[in-house]
Amino acid sequence: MEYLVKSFLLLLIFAYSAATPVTAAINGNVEKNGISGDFNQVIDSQTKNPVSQADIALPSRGYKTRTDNQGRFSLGAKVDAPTIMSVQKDGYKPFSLTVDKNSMSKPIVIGIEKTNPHDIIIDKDMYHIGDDNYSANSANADEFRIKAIGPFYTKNFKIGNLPPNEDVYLVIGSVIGIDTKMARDMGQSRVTTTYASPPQIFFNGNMIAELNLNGDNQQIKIPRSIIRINGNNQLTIKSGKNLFQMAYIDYDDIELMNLFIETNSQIASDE
Ligand SMILES: [Ca+2]
Repeated sequence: MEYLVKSFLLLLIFAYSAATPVTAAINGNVEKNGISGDFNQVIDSQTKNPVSQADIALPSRGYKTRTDNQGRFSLGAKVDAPTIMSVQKDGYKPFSLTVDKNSMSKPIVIGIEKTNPHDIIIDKDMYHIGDDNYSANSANADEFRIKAIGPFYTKNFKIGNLPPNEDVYLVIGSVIGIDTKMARDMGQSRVTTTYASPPQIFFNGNMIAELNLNGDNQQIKIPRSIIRINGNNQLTIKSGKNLFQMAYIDYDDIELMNLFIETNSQIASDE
């Protein structure tokens, strides 16, 4: 089966250095307006204006905070292993980002996008799929705090009209914990002795992709022929299995967040 998984940065994420560049040219009496550079910030990706009162969470930690009037926030929780951070604000697309010790060592600026009428948000909660039985060396094992819902996730949802002649994509906001051979070879998993089959994604009963890597904003093309326009559709995600455990079935424990459907024009407009 052919499938397409494109890693795609929907949103502008850039880190800026807190350090003042050492330059010979000092411009007069310009003061540094009290900006310490210790804050992360959420901005509107179009207008670049700060977004205040956005909800910031590390769902697996049960940690929550909000941005202030300047869109600033600081994380009161220590982040070591990769962890999913979510940003939610009414009127904006739910956003998530995998953060770790390195990415949080400097302030980050996160651009979030306004929702548009064609958005189909399937789910904006976090799920742990698997069996709660995992190696301490598994990708992100340190971060599993929410209980597994079992070896698969499934959700029914309606799709109204879609723009004609446009490709349709399932977007997975963030996924961590995948222990495939590819994830191991890419250094995403510290499990060295075993690996798992990839999680499989089904749309209306058809397998449309296997997920081999952890990451943010993975896009999977959904063939239009299997989409039920103006009808009920079903998304199912099955976790992989440890290929080296023969005595019993050991499902690969993963966490994922933010599932939605987008079409070409939306993706193009994101750029
Ligand atoms: Ca397991």
